[in-house]
Amino acid sequence: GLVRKPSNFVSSISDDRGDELTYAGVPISQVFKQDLGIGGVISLLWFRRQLPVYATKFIEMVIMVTADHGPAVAGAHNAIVTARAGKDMISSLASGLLTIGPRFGGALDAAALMFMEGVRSGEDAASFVARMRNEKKLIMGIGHRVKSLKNPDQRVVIIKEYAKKHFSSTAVLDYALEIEQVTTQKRSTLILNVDGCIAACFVDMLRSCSAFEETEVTEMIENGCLNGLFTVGRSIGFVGHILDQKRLKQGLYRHPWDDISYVNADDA
Ligand code: Q5B
Repeated sequence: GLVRKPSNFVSSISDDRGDELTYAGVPISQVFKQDLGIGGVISLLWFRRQLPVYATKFIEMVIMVTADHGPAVAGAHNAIVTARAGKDMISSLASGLLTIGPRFGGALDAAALMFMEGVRSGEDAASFVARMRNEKKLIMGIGHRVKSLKNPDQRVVIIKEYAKKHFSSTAVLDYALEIEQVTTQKRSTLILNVDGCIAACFVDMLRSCSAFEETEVTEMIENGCLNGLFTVGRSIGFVGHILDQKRLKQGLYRHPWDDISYVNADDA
């Protein structure tokens, strides 16, 4: 009989071979007819599911709240410095994106895994915090440079309120908030930050919509879907900052000498 040549490449999210492009089997015309929005497109291409409207709206909220946080944050700063060095849009954007990591904007997946494990094991928040301290590990999703109990982050308030209103359970968010109660006793900046709040609520959303097995949720997070969301959102802001610098015709950036502590080789 006919022997099919084994393929070198496997893909399961989109198909452009037929009359019409499909996203996870949904024709592009249907994406628009059903008004799925960017949240619906992300749920098809990232999760291969058509999620309920409250879930796709939540994905859109995450994109919106992470879109920008001013020019001073690590990623925007890098994008701006690169644009001012005369580099093109893509290089400047890539330079900004490469700062996203465990300290800045890229703590979401690790935070979700930490909080999920805490809920799964039943470890109480105080023991969790003490254990992390003993293991000399930072709790991902906790802590902020400028936001604190006295200067709360409205992005966190917006996400929290939506989760409480729309998700059938907020077990992971509730656990993260118990951790915040403990960490803020040490220092008022050790709040549940925007990364941590999105991470906890996203897990609650994925569980609430009953579209995934628990193992699928863990796998998607281990594969980096939550840091992917922050990256997509913040790309909007980075592109904005790059266009802004070019519009304002800003020249090459050089950091002022008086803002650098030069440490002699002998002192270092
Ligand atoms: N301590 C965020 O640090 C920051 C602790 C902790 C236990 C923790 C730090 C951290 C985990 C990673 C994370 C996402 C680096 C942050 C974001 C997006 C953003 C950004 C923007 C945007 C801040 C002082 C004392 C020390 C530490 C202890 C600190 N964090 N203990 N668990 N997580 N968090 N990143 O203020 O005893 O004095 O030695 O790594 O979730 O990136 O707007 O800027 O939208 O762009 O520099 O919002 O928290 O504090 O490192 O000097 O620590 O607190 O051990 O204790 P800071 P440090 P001690 S959201």
